[in-house]
Amino acid sequence: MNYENILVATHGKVGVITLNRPKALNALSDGLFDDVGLALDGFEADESIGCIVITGSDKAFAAGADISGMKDYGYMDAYKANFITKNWDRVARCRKPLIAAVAGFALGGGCELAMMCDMIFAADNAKFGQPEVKLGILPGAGGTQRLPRAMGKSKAMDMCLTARMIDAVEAERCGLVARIMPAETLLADTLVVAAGIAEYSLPVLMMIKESVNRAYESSLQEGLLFERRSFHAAFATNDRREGMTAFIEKRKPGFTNS
Ligand code: DAK
Repeated sequence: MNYENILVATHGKVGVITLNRPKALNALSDGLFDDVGLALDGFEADESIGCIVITGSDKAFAAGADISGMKDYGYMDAYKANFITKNWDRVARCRKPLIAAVAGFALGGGCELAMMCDMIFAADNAKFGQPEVKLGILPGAGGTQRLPRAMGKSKAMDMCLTARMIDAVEAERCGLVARIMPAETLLADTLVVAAGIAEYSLPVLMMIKESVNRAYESSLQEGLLFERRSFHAAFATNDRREGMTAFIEKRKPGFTNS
């Protein structure tokens, strides 16, 4: 499959999508999201893939939606075309574990794309921001909703109302980022973690992801009930039996994704 805006590779059980519009700092266009959607469809359909990584370049994960593409839009153009909505939420609908490996700028839609992933690993040169206010718009792909959930209202307001960028250290301190890694080894280090995840039982990983997302998207009571039911469902898997049996027998489990 030839993609115009991304590079796609597999490393063992890990699928890697690299955003690849270097001249525009990986500015996000509909075409790019079409490519990302197709690549995710492929990885999700591939039983051998257990974890997916989305990354960019050393300089930019993505500097936001493509401003040149929306400069001349009017309200009716945007409303009727459901402007830049197609495929933008495909990433958030991915059922397999998804890591954003972010180096350089993750701004506007770039920051929002990273937040659609399950966790963010940041290079020590990463910069996160929601600078839309400077363009006379507001975040439109989840920034005003996911940022407060990740870092609380005050920090989210600070980022959205002032357009201030935060660095990797601040992003980790406030909970946006899971780990900071050296820029030179970001992808290699992320691949090690992703490969480790991909060794676990895929259906159980999917249940965990679904349950954590419930915490994020629903009330505590609803989330706890969902977690309980998923926990019970894990007892229907062969991998649950294998994992516990292997522990008792003091050996490494051999999961079969069943
Ligand atoms: N769009 C288009 N081109 C961009 C771009 C962008 N977002 N960001 C950078 N570029 C281009 C620059 O125009 C420049 O192109 P040339 O002049 O070389 O042709 C090239 O990339 C290099 O950029 P700079 O020369 O500016 O590089 P610097 O290192 O000096 O500065 C920077 C880097 C990242 C600080 C700067 O480029 C910058 O401020 N970029 C714009 C960042 C920004 O405002 N991002 C937010 C965009 S609005 C929605 C979904 C998503 C969205 C909304 C709705 N729905 C689903 C409804 C999202 C909106 C946004 O993200």
